[in-house]
Parts: sequence; C-alpha cells; structure tokens
Amino acid sequence: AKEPVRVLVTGAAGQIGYALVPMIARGVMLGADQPVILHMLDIPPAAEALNGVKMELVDAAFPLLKGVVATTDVVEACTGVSIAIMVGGFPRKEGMERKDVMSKNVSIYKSQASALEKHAAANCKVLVVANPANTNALILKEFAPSIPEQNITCLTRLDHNRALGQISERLNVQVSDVKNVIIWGNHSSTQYPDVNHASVKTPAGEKPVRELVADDEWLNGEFITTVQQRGAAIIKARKFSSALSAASSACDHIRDWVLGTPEGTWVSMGVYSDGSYNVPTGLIYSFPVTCKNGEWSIVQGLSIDEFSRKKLDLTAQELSEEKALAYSCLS
Ligand code: NAX
Repeated sequence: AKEPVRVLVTGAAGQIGYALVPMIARGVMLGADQPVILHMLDIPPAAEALNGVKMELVDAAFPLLKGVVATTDVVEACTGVSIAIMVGGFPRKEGMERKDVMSKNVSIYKSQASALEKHAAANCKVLVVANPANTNALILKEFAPSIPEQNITCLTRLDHNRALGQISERLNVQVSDVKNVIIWGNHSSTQYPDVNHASVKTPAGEKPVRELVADDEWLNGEFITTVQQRGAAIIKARKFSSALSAASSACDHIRDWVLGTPEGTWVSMGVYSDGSYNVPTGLIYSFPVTCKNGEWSIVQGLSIDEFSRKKLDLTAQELSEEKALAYSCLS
C-alpha cells in the first residue's frame, strides 16, 4: 500500500474548502489508490467552523483519509505537506481600495511562504487559488526562495474548464471531446481564452474548433467575454462565488501536474514565466502546459496572430501593474 500524502488546504473553513476537502479525501485529486492526510488551516474566527468540517470528514468515513489536522497554527499546518492548496486569503469588501486588499494578501502570502519553506516536505507542490491568484503566487515564490520556482503555480484551470464548457455547449458535443483551449495571463477579466489551437474529436477525426463553430465573430467576441466574466455571472446567480467548479478544477490542476497530461493534450496553469511567447519574465502567467513525471513544461511553437498578441500583452501589462502594487505594499 502507498504511504499517505499530506495535503494542505488553507482557508479550509470557507466555501471552496468545503467543496474541496471531500474531493481530496475521495481520491479525486491524487488517485483512488493514494491515501491522504488532510491538513486544514484557517484563522481563529473560523476555528469552530473548521472543527465542524473536520467532524464531517470523520463522519464521512472516507477509506483513503488516514488523518485530519485542523488548525489555526500555520507551522503545524505546513509541517510535512507535499501538496499545498492555498485557498485562504483576504476578500475584497465593498468600499475597499485595491491597494488595501493587496496589502492584506501580500502579508498573508509572505508569512505563509516562510512557513512552507521551513516546514513543508522537500519538493512540495504549491497551488495558489486565492485572489489575486497570480500575484499571491508571485509573492509566495519571492518569499520562499528555497522552494524551486517551478513548484509554485496558480489556478487558471477553472477558466480553462469554463472555456471547454462553452465550446461544448455551443457545438452540442461532449466536453471530454474538446481539448487544447488556452487561458493566457491573469486569472482576472483580462485573461485571454484562446481557441486558435483547440480541437474537437468527431467521428471523422479531430477538427479545429474554429472550423466547427464557423463563427469568428462569436469566438472573438461573446465567447471570450463569457469566459472572462463567468465568475461574476456565478456570483449574480448564486449570490456566492464559484466553489464546486473551483474545487474540481483545483483537483484537475494537481492531478494532471502529478500524474501527467494525456498524450496530445495540454492544460492551462499559472506558472513563472521564462519569457516564452515574449511574455515578460518575473510574472506568474497562465500558459498552455503539458505535464510528465511531476513536472510541467510550456507548450512551445504555437502561432500567435495579431489579435492574440494584443491580448497576451494586455493581460501581461495588468500583471506587471499588480506586481508593482504588491511590491509597493512591502515597503
Ligand atoms: P471564503 O471567504 O468562503 O473562504 C476563505 C477562507 O479563507 C475563510 O474561511 C477565511 O477565514 C480563510 N482565511 C482568511 N485569511 C486566512 C489566512 N491568513 N490563513 C488561512 N485562512 C485564511 O472564500 P472562497 O469562496 O472559498 O474563495 C477563496 C478564494 O478563492 C478567494 O480569494 C477567491 O477570490 C478565490 N477564487 C479563485 C478562483 C480561481 O480560479 N483562481 C476561483 C474561485 C474563487 O473566486
């Protein structure tokens, strides 16, 4: 039998946490043969609720769940973890300045970076979900210099999955037959959902999405804005932000990273830019990646037309501004 893997979920008393921890305990993230020990961190005002989640995990009697640590102590939470899903953060409240929210998150991610660096297992893989996800991940990277930079990522898989979902609805095909959309850039409304290299499996072989949809106006307009604005649409409908889809996508992100992407398929991950596609280095930016043996690599050589180029640059620009704002909070 495999040794259990310790998985940290921060913000575990929140709504994504509530959807995510049972998925991890059921093997959705790491596989049906991989036992897990869940480490759940939240802040003192949420300690009682966190304990309630722990009680429910016990009550669910998950065969793969070999232990639960529920704590408000960041050192205890980080100790020995091989996977860290960072969902906890400071939400933007009405009337708050962008800088004030950034400042709160910078200080959270700075201190949690140090705790992970000192106490997590060597080669711990980190996924930042909490917004601003790309910039929180960048701060975490900066303040955990001994964690390899390729181990620090942020979630844009939800946006990727939303794009697959929109294409599948439009063409009335199975979502599992659609592949190779790309989310470029920031997990924000400047992200660029790109279908130029996406395809659909049909009885007559793989066909480009552009050919099957045959409506460039929709693909270059409403499709893009629908994916960009989907988070806001969920809040409007549900009065709460996306939770089950975020949790499921976080599982997809880690599963593919650890277990590999299928041959011929790529996914989107926010990773530290190496300058591929002329994206500035020094940013956590969403790229198309394939994963093998626990490592991601950016898909190279895709053609970028003029329309796409502008969109890649626009979202990079926003990330550079967020980075400057984050750094201004440090001093
Ligand atoms: P909730 O407010 O329900 O939960 C957040 C939890 O984090 C709370 O229990 C809170 O007490 C805890 N927390 C706050 N500060 C903490 C700290 N310093 N250490 C540990 N825990 C702390 O929010 P929820 O809806 O679960 O969303 C969580 C985060 O995900 C938000 O930042 C949200 O914006 C972000 N999202 C990111 C998505 C993505 O695709 N990257 C999509 C979904 C979501 O919007």
